[in-house]
Amino acid sequence: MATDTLTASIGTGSSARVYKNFIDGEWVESRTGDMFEDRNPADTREIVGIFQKSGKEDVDAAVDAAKRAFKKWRLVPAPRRAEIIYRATEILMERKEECSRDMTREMGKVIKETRGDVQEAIDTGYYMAGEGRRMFGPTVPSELPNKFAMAVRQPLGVCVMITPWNFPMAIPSWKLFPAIVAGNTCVIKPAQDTPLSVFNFVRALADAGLPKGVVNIVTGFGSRIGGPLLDNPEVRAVSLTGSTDVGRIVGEAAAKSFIRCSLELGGKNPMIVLDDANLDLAIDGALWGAFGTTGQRCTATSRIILQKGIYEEFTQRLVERAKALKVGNGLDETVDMGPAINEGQLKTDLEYVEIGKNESAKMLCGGNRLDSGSYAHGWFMQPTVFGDVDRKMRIAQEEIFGPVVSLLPADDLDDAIEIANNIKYGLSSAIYTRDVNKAFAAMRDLEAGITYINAPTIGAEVHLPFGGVKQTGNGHREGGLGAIDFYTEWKSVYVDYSDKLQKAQIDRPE
Ligand code: UN1
Repeated sequence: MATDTLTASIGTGSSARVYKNFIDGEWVESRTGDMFEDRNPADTREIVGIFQKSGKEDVDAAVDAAKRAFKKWRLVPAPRRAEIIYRATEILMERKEECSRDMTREMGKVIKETRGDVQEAIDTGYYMAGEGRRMFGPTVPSELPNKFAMAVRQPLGVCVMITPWNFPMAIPSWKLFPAIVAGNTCVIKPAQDTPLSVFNFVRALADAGLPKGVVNIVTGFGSRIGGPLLDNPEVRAVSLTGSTDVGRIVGEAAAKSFIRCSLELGGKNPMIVLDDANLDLAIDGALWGAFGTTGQRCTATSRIILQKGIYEEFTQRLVERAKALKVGNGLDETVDMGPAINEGQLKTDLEYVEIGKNESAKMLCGGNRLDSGSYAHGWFMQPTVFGDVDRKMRIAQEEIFGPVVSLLPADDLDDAIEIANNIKYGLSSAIYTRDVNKAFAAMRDLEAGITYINAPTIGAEVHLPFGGVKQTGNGHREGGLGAIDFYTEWKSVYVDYSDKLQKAQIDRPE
């Protein structure tokens, strides 16, 4: 196997590693000859790596390799496929610290969170390795004698994964592990802000003995390779985690060619806090849900709906705590919140601060970029809280994907649920209450794919379905069995051992 990286000189005395594409089991440079830089959002002077800016030819080579590999991979018994996944997971476990540090350098989130991200990939690996010995299908009695009826799961073929920067290893693992345990082969296009984590992930699979062509990486920009990935007639499925706008483009392209398509898109996740809640717990949860990952989770707590009796106290205590959060470079273990992923995201966050002010929401803290001293070379901003937000305001309706949270007053549980549901998204939701009746009503009535009771909107575990309703997606689920459902096609099999023609629905034996 050719080496996976080169070293390039990037100016006076310094050098950066050049990472290659992974196609047909080889680390190869892009045929375009173009490259792009992956920079540290906490200090943009640091180049984390240089990656291939791929084009159509690279995509076609990767899809071709995946297609060829599929012929053999589909026939490898699933428990054997699972052994490779298990080995790759053990390798990730050994490399957890190194992968986490790389991830913080390229993505910015704090080290304890990147350790969690790598752990989420590890959890998914162990779970999906187990699936190699399950992938159950129904065996049912036939309506005719001497006839056997069952349904088996079959792989789809070449699957394309388009993955985001906010969970640079966990989300690729949600897609790649179930796809390959089920016998599919894959081409993954990582977000251009975080290709190194996908590189680290796939390197673990390659080191675990994954046959060539089963997983291929093509790095680059969606504008250049998105089209070729979706238009290639050999592709059988596409799985995207990203924005609702990109989801619409991918969904339309997939519909045209009738390929299976999983979309996991935006969120504007509500946390309801009722008057009877444990306020200490709710405030801890709100801080973690709103400002963890710098608010850059699809599941981030971005609307906190407070019953009027606790509104004042909760608001005052939350603001005090938000102001005390330590913002900085995520490699510093004492830092609570890292930078925005890039300049564009920071600009969006700051624009929403202006939008909120113009809508007459009450700025309670934050709202500014941090750019002096140790912040000078990064995309930092203050944790920001808006109070007295009306449910119709843009800051209460639109996904910001930054550390900006809106507080909305509500009269009672019914009003709170109405506010929570008054939104085009439906990924995650939460309620803090000590009243079991109210908790169960919320579990039933919140329009979301996930509901937490007495916990914030973030923190899904990998063995339950992950995904949302309304414009958050198109009905598929990742995690657990939902992922196996997405990456397999049912085939019903009838075995007639009667030695005569038996006509279903016509012959009706006593
Ligand atoms: C995402 O925000 O896109 O539930 C994924 C969570 C994480 C995954 C988030 N386990 O917050």
